[in-house]
Amino acid sequence: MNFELFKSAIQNAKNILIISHVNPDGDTLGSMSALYQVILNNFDKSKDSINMVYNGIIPEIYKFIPYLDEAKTPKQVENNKYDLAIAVDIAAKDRMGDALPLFESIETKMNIDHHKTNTNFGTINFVRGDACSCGEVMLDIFNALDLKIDKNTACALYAAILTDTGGFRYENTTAQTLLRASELIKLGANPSQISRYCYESKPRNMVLLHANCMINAEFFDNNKIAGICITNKDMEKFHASNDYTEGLVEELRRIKTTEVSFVVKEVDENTSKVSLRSKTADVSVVAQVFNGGGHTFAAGCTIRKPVNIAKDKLVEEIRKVLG
Ligand SMILES: [Mn+2]
Repeated sequence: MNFELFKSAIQNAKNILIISHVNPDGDTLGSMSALYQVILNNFDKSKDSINMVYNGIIPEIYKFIPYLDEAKTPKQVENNKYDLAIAVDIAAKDRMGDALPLFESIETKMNIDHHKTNTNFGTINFVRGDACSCGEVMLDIFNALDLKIDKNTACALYAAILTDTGGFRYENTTAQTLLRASELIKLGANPSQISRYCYESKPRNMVLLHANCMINAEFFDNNKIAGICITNKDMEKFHASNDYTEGLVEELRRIKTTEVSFVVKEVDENTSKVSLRSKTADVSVVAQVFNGGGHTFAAGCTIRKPVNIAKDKLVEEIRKVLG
């Protein structure tokens, strides 16, 4: 990887836009915040020349990540001029949501990511499928260039790594992951505090929505496949915002018999959003059937069908990867 390209692109840029993905998670938000801070702390740039952009709602639990209160919506920045765009944790361009037209119009496009299905859509690409998170790719770039990482930057990167490894429990957790976590703690990240924010700060109705979903979960093929369908009616019943469904698909995977878990969520009467998790099978293959993508054990897609039909089609495809 040519890290000097990172440096020169930032040095040469007048105005920089950092873009996180739709339905933001801890990795995309933590990485975005860290990058914002590193640019401000290491380059001759002011806040007027850098914007962060998010799509949808920043989940309550991630609001502790430094500087996210300065992030803007695509609408707030659409008339600004930028010469460098940096996409963080974005597996495919459509994950930029409403920020995509702006991204396309910006001359230099940097793509920093860790999804193995990433197509290197940038003009400069830092994509490492072996990294546990975008936060890890980011930290390695900062270290390679000897950039200063302060306490708030370390906190943001730690949140990115912690959440994308499911609290250091998933297959993407390696010796390298823990070394980097250790390094970030030395730089000032507070592990117990960050864990409490990420895992013990859920809104009450989010937990109640999860309970309701669990009661209505469906099981297929000797319980190897476990799934939940969520309608807008369910969401209304619990006054749930979109981020309230986060974590459900992992909860279903926790069942001993589960090989593949899924959540199908109603977007509108003809559109369903799908999350997939697996213990052994490659669910990125399933997501790709529906033009989605992701990782071996965690993937997602959108199916242009009502929830129940989408679910049937999905179960059919999951059966194929389970063999
Ligand atoms: Mn990620």
